[in-house]
Amino acid sequence: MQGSRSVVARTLTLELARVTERAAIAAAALRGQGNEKAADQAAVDAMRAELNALPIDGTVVIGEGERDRAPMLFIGERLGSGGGPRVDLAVDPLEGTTLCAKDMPGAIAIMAMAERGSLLAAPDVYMQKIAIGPGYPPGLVDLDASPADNIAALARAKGVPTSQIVAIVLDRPRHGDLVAAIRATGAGVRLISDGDIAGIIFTNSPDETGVDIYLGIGAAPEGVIAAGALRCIGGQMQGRLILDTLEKRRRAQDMGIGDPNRKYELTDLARGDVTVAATGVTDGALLRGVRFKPGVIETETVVYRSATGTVRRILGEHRRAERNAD
Ligand code: VTB
Ligand code: MG
Ligand code: MG
Repeated sequence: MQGSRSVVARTLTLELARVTERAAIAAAALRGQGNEKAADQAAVDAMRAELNALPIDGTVVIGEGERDRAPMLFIGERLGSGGGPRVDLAVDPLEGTTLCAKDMPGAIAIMAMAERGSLLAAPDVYMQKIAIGPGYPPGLVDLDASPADNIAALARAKGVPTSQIVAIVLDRPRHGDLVAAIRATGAGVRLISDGDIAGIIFTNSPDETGVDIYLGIGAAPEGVIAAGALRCIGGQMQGRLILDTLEKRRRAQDMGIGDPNRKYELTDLARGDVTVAATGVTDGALLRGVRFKPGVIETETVVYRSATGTVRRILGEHRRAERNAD
């Protein structure tokens, strides 16, 4: 990746939009069908085909599917037409399979790409995460502090009472105690059924989203991809893999994870020049969903690039619909 590295990376930045567009269109064709696996498979196949057309020497370091046996772009899979830059790929072809299957808001196709060795290579396990927006002193909140302490620190720094803080949390039985602890401070909890990449990104613009902090346990792939986006737009994040069985610890060890309890900072999750692209599948607060219109398919995509902090929103009008709807 010598001298031409940054030029190649810049060119590829916009190529990623094509990848997530195609995955989103494929999944959107199955919106509301109640078939999560079929929608996921369609997104996976489309993403794989489009990545294989890119002039990259890519390796999937973060994929989804082991955990729930979803059809996956598997960890270690090599992608690209070869010859180009050596890159890490972190993919979630359909983030929010249930949202897509039920045609509920917030399903997206998303992936991150970075120079080889830049993205945390982790098994598809759960991850404890915390994230807040930009503009706060480093270390203001901490994964190992209590929810009450984190919310108090955030409220103080923001200059508001804790009752004006809103935490976004995945709606899961495992978060019962966490939700109670947050509410005990007077803060509000916004529960989401799925989609914690967007949940983390929401903390970046509290004035628009009303969300100040992400807390709780989601999946590791989503954690790494969210970190890639935050590397571009700012904000703080920490994560810790939940390696609660011997088998998971072994898998992690095989992937080079020495300390199973390590607390990862943002740049441990995603360092260097990271590009993240996402296309809406169903309508959501982050992105509009795919629109199928006579003769044209419309998409909305966002591309984040950490090297420059540039965010691009791309509205696609796809007229060769039969190709894209495959
Ligand atoms: C998490 C979350 C994702 O699925 O992976 C969740 O990070 C699965 O968690 O955003 P459960 O096993 O508790 O359902 C998503 O919500 C969608 O992939
Ligand atoms: Mg997925
Ligand atoms: Mg997902």
